[in-house]
Amino acid sequence: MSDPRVGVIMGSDSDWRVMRAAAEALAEFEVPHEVGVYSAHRTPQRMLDYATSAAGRGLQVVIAGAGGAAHLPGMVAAATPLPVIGVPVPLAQLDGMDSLLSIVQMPAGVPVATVAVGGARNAGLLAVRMLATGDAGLRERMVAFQADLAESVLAKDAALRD
Ligand code: RP5
Repeated sequence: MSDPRVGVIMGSDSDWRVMRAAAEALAEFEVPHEVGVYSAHRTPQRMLDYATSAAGRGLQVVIAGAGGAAHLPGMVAAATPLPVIGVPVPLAQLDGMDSLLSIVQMPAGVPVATVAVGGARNAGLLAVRMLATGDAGLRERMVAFQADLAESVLAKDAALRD
């Protein structure tokens, strides 16, 4: 496997049920990536070490998912110059609204590109699009993916009319 270009991290292994969709999207596009658990609250120094070393290790995008008091994406964004995509992970209480608001409401100067609650697949696809801005091969694959998506809608439309 080549060196990872994307880091997929989460606050707890319990987030993997949601976050695996990000890793799966990256795998579909054969984007080398790494996965790990880095808790902003339980392992703060380890999280900071990851964030401060990410760019130097060759990562280009970080996808960070967390639930509840979901500080991981914002804290990682504070400690790296890389683009950070935040995934609000829904927990049993509050339907993920707490996760969403914790991630999306960042102070000016420290952006986190927040996807929908549970939107890990879109986080993976957004990371692919970011990488594709400087990677013609990846851009071609994204264009083909979008054409397939449109085709699948047309097929469903046709099936409804049968
Ligand atoms: C957050 O606390 C994690 O991102 C997770 O969504 C939530 C609960 O973690 P566990 O108690 O399941 O480890 O930091």
